[in-house]
Amino acid sequence: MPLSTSLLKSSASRLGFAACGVAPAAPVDEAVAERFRHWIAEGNHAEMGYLANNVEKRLDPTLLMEGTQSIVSVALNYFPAQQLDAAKQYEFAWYAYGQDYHDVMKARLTTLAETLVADKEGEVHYRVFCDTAPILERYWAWRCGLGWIGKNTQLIIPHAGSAFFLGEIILDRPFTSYDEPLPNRCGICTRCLDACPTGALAGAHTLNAARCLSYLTIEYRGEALPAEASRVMGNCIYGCDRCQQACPWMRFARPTEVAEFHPKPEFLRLDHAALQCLSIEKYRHIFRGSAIKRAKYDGLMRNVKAAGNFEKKIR
Ligand code: B12
Repeated sequence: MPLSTSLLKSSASRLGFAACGVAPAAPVDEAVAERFRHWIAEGNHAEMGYLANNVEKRLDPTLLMEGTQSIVSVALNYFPAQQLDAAKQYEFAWYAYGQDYHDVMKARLTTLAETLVADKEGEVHYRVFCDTAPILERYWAWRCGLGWIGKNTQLIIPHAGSAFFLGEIILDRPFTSYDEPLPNRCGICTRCLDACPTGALAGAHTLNAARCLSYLTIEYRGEALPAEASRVMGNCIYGCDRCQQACPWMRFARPTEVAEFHPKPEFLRLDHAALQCLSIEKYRHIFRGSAIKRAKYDGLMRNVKAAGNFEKKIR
């Protein structure tokens, strides 16, 4: 018996997902697979070596679980209600304002999956992912009809923008009906490409991670940031949203209603001076349960030192 697509959609909406769709599981389109292989071969993944591993699985989700028949993709809004004050505070990427999205998404995805498989004849096997498996999440969000892939490489949801986390459920059952991909609506706009301060968006849909401030401030483990990045990063010390801030579709973004993504007051109070002399104990306290811990204490302090107006602020 196929699983109910209408139950999927209504349950996803009740759980606070802003969008949800489903597609039959299959290898990704050959043109997309070719893009991915080329992206890796050109070294665009910088030091994120894991992206070059498990390429077969990444390009064919049926290899992630035996008998996989369908893929559900969901989006969870993280757009913050309140922005940090650029005059007094360093910038953190919006996605990191609240609790670590991996935990929040996984809990909701599991509830959604359990709702779908409850009372079904025979055992239904499933797995849930959010940044936790070799899978092209943006591709599947597009394939499941959530939105299109913008020139900034972000999955953009019509009339909602791109400040959404993506998550998936793969299941060994079919659904009663499937969604169709949406057309690309970037048109001739190139604002994201023009806004990237480091030229990391080498062209439409192509990101050179080695130049991307998000990569450099989160994933890069070097002792110092490249001088060129440090010259243009301004106040940006953790992640970067420039390419989505510039996107005209972001005018539709609405503050998240996901309580776990609302920032803690101590995070909102962090000003230049507080971050410049942040002790490791305070760091652990303020960023407990936050995705910001990915950069580690040393990485965050390295970024603070590299940021544009460091000298001016230590007075
Ligand atoms: C590695 C990674 C990064 C790297 C590299 C980013 C990149 N663009 O590849 C770095 C550290 C730089 C990064 C940064 C960010 N990331 Co990130 N990242 C990932 C991760 C783990 C893998 C992405 C990947 O496989 N990259 C390789 C490239 C080649 O693949 P891709 O971007 O998916 O591109 C494919 C599709 O676009 C595809 N494609 C499909 N259909 C079509 C159609 C057309 C016409 C074209 C041209 C292409 C195309 O072609 C490409 C591949 O072959 C994913 C989670 C996941 N497993 O997918 C999160 C993920 C993509 N990141 C996410 C987020 C939120 C961010 C940041 C916004 C965080 C921040 N503010 O700092 C930035 C955005 C920067 C940017 N413009 O990408 C979200 C994106 C949500 C969304 N709405 O799109 C994801 C999905 C995590 C999640 N679960 O929510 N990230």
